[in-house]
Amino acid sequence: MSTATPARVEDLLWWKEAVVYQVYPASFKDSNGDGWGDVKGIISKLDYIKELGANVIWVSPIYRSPQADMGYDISDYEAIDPMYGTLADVDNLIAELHKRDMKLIMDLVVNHTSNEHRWFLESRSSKTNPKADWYIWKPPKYNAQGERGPPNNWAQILGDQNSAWNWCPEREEYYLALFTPEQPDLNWENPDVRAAVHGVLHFWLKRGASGFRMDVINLISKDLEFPDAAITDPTHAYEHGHKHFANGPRLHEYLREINEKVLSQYDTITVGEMPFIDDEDEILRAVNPLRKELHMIFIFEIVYVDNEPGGRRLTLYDWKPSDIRRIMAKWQNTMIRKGGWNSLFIENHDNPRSVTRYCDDRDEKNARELGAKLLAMMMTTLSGTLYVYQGEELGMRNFPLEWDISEYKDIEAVNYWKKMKITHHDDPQAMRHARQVLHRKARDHSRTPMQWTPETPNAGFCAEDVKPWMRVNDDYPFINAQTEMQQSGDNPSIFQFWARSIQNRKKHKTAFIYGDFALIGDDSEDNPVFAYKRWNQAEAWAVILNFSGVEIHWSLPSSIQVKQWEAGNYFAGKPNKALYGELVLQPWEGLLAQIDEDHFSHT
Ligand code: TEU
Repeated sequence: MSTATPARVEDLLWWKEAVVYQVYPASFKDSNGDGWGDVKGIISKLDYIKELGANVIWVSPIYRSPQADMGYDISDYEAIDPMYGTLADVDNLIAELHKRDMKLIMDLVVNHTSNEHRWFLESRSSKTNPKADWYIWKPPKYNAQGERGPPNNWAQILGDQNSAWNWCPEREEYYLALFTPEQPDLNWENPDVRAAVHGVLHFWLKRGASGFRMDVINLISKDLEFPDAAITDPTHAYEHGHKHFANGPRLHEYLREINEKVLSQYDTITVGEMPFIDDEDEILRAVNPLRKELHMIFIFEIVYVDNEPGGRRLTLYDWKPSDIRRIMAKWQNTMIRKGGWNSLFIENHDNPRSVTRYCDDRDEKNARELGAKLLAMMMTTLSGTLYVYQGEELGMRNFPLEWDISEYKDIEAVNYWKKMKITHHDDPQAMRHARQVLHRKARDHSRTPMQWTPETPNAGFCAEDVKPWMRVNDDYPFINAQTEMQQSGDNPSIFQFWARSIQNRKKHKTAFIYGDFALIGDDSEDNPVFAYKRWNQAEAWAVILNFSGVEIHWSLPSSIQVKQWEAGNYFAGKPNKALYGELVLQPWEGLLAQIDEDHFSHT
């Protein structure tokens, strides 16, 4: 019999069962004809999101911002950028969400502000103003020739040919800005800064937001020695310094303070973004409910799978499908056995499209559709809070390699290309490789406008006579929400498959959301099949996912007796497959079965 611990009543929590749909507002839906999405556009699509089965939306930043980094540079936390609308529009959004029994997660970006935030304008004005130490200011370092240089060798994260330190003539000091010079880091050591941030949280919670996605929240406490980072690449002038600012010494103290001073007074959902960290204990510290920090975090291991080991994000690496199994199984087991909670995400505005990255996005042999459905099966049958990124439910994919370089709008891609042109302009092979890197990895791929209809030329994202801020992917005539939703006949569309899978997840939540997890079958590196059991006391399921474009002969272990095949990406209804013994898995095939509870045990 099952050894799974049943979910206790006190463990059943709405934020664990939530299906969170991430809206990237610039690219979601334009309502006012300026080629940028806006809050009214979001409101007009709430029924669509609800039909998918999501009940929470996380909206990437819509606050007032000069948009140096698409709103992740905020100049006023309590105002909405005019390009997105007004505070009244957001009140309306919240009301419309609540009418539909849905909730709003705001994006809280408080590791840094915009350099146009009034806090920074004041801070930079002198060494003695009341906000002089609201940011991280340091005197220069001089070399043997007496030339002025930054206090250490840390690189900018979004433009690593440059220093993370920026000279300020008014103060004759440098300020730290880890991402771009327009995003100065706040000094969390200062209690006034922390109190101001707490005020921002109260402001939004009082207005009716239900929680926060906390942007790079693990970077808020830095090593106050500000040591040089180890030199990993002598050809670079600056180095990634994350060892000295990711999960720094006071992070957990600050998180608990947020909880005590703010979150404990509301019923919230919180998810912290935590790049650059893979230490299990450190991650568990942030999500252990007894410690009262965060409900869950975004762990980056799955989206780092195609980085050169220990390497930078804009690199390519020949990973294996079994890496998906290894990483997903690791975090399922860790959180279930050690009392944490997973967030399930494989796509967001900082990553390429998941079907391109993890499967095969070509139309030949229906690979894209199969891959998108395979990923939907994985995401809806694992334990954790589920996050779906806009367009993921349509199987949207990266834009073509042939697009002109000018179609890349993101500051990270722009800086990368600039650097490559400087350092490798006379090396065509390196430049071709750089184009490949952007084609596979740039953040731009998930930022193209949402494809709503087959209408030319803008896929219903904005009016026909308007130029969208970013080019629409050419495949919209057949990849779009309208076509996906109207599909009838035997074969469900990707959207319909997602919706159905989400329904099944909710219906069997004690197994899929709260149940136990164990891998099935061969765990060798060369096996591309990710197969697992999910179970509770009353029911058990097997999920078998072929993460490869080839046919695989795969055997069900004798301990597993299939009661019924329930779903699969090759089948409209219940799959017709053998109940035991050898299975022939088609390319990218995924299968879901109810299995006999007498025949499984925790192995
Ligand atoms: O991202 C932080 C982050 O570390 C990555 O996801 C980032 O895209 C990557 O390191 C770039 O190489 C968050 C936001 O999600 C991102 O959009 C912002 O640019 C960034 O913080 C700064 O606020």
